Amino acid sequence: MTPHRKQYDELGYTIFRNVLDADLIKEASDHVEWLAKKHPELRPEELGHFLVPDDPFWIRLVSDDRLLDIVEQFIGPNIALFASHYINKPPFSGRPVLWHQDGSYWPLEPMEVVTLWLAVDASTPDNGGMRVIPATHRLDLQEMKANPEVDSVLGSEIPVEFVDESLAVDLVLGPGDVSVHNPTIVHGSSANTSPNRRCGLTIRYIPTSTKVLVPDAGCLFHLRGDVVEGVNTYLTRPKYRPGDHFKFRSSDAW
Ligand SMILES: O=C(O)CCC(=O)C(=O)O
Repeated sequence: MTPHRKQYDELGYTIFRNVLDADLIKEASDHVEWLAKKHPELRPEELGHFLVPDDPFWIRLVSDDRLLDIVEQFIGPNIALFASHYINKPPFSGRPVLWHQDGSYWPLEPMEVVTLWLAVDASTPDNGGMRVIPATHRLDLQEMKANPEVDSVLGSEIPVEFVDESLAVDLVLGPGDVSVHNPTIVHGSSANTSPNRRCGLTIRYIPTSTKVLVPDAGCLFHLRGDVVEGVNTYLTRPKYRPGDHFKFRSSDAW
């Protein structure tokens, strides 16, 4: 067992450093700005999975072999994308993500899924970096409760009795680093009140044996290994169209 896998099993999360190179991270950063201009109706934290099916760069990014080699350590060789979302917190006004467990929101059977959180910007306690409560992945999934008092990304949170903030760990990441977390760990992030943008890309990967019970809940693409017949129907990868899609280094090959 690798040290990363050991920490993930014991604490529910782990961190890989310098996974993607600076050129690709610069493209991801430009992609976020391009998306934000294309979708002025969306808040920057809301660049979500519904945008993925018609976005060749997004598929190129989440299917990068350096990411899939990490994913394989957690869910095995047969990999699909379930969902992906840029949580792009603008300077001074980025919304918090209240304490929650991801699995409580997801129609997956079984709940075999792993999240890679790719840092596009440096992510620190000052700019609303992600925080986890180690070892809470051993809890059962709880029902999340609406919290209309706080202007937040999710609008809901885990009941307070499951949160001991004194145990929380800040995931401090540089651009190109990746944190990995379990669908049951209690985690969240504060508002961004700093002058620096905090953008991260959440990528949810499932083994092809996990069924997505509500297909519209995500953006299903088969990425590596074998498909399990009769479990999910996968989307076809979009073909790059100059002018319509974000241009990137290898866009003509997509
Ligand atoms: O990006 C954030 O601040 C929170 C991300 C998160 O909750 C997640 O990836 O499940």
